[in-house]
Amino acid sequence: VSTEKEKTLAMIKPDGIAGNYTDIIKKTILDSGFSITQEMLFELNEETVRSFYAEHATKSFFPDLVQYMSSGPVLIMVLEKVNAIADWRALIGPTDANNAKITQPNSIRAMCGLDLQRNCIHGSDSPQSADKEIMFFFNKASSDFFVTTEVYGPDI
Ligand code: DGI
Repeated sequence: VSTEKEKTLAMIKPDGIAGNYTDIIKKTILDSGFSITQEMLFELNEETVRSFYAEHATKSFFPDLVQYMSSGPVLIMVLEKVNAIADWRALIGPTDANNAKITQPNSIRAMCGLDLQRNCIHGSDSPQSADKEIMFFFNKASSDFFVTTEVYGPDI
């Protein structure tokens, strides 16, 4: 566990926004010690989703994933705290929300996810992914955040 502050990318997916889970998810984020250093409400087009999830381009579920992720607005956030990347993955829980409800009932995916695809929330799965995904949406390296658009949290 690193003692350096890290940034990671979180995204409330279309089913999370449509299900009105934004406020409870943000409260969970802040109560868990993360700061939200950037946020932006976005409607992803299919091309953007294909690019974001390029690693899954050959999978059979890819067309469904692209359709679903472009079906409504998403809220994209940069989260910051010590060990943010691993801690955020732990907090969101396993990919399949049905599995999350059994194995990690306190996780965000257990709380608001519907199934394997509609799992309500995203989190970068490694430091490399976090850097890449933050750059993808915010066009700057996570280490370059001096000016923030919106600032929440106890330690800023
Ligand atoms: O990092 P995760 O989001 O936990 O999981 P991932 O990177 O393996 O997959 C990205 C997203 O693609 C995941 O959040 C939901 C969707 N997905 C993954 N595996 C399947 C899937 N969707 C369907 N329909 N079927 C799958 O097997």
